[in-house]
Amino acid sequence: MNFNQKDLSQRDLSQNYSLLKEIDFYLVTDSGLSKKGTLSDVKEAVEAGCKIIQYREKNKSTKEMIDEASEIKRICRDRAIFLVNDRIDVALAVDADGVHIGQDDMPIETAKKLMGQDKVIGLTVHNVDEAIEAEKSGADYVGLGSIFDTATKKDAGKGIGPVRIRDVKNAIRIPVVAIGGINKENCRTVIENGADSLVAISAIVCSGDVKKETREFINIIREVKSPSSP
Ligand code: TZP
Ligand code: MG
Repeated sequence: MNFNQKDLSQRDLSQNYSLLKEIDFYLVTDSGLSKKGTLSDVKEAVEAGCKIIQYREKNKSTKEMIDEASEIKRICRDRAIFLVNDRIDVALAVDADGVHIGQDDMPIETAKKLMGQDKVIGLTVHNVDEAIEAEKSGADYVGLGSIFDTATKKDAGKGIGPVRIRDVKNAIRIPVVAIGGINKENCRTVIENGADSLVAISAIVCSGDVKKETREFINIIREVKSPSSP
């Protein structure tokens, strides 16, 4: 099934896996770093062809988050999967496509029960053991990081290096999304080492031209995944 031709609102659980496999660039929002604001960033990224958006907001009230998440859902419509970071209540309130949670958040099984079996659940992992456990628990994909050092997440720890992606990739079948310190210069090596998709926060939202930067990331990733013959 071609992701671009699919009406995302019609998909079911069995399609999530293949949809996630086809995603190359993954946007995570950051209102603290954003130049033009979260809604503008989401709109530009989706217009540039980004197929998955994670609303990650640490500083707003629940009411503000629900208002903003409703708008993001409207922007994503049938064009991109829309996930909410951590806040299952917000995801449920706006009927988002799923959530992305961390190791210390709600267990996957509980999140699945609350969200419904047809929703996407992503889990942050830092190593092979956590990735195997995530897959066993029913995660739809893992977010692996931090790949490089990053200033965006204060407690991200030292970058594990892109070579570790291969170890995780070899250990599980669900998609691996790389995150942390990724920019246009180092994103090739991230995909070359097996990541199915990658997140760049500061490289996108601090850029001033989210649409152009997203497009460029997508082009680089696609080129590495399927190099055109000379
Ligand atoms: N989780 C691990 S690293 C990170 C998160 C949310 C921040 C990534 O931001 P950047 O700016 O792409 O390094
Ligand atoms: Mg979290």
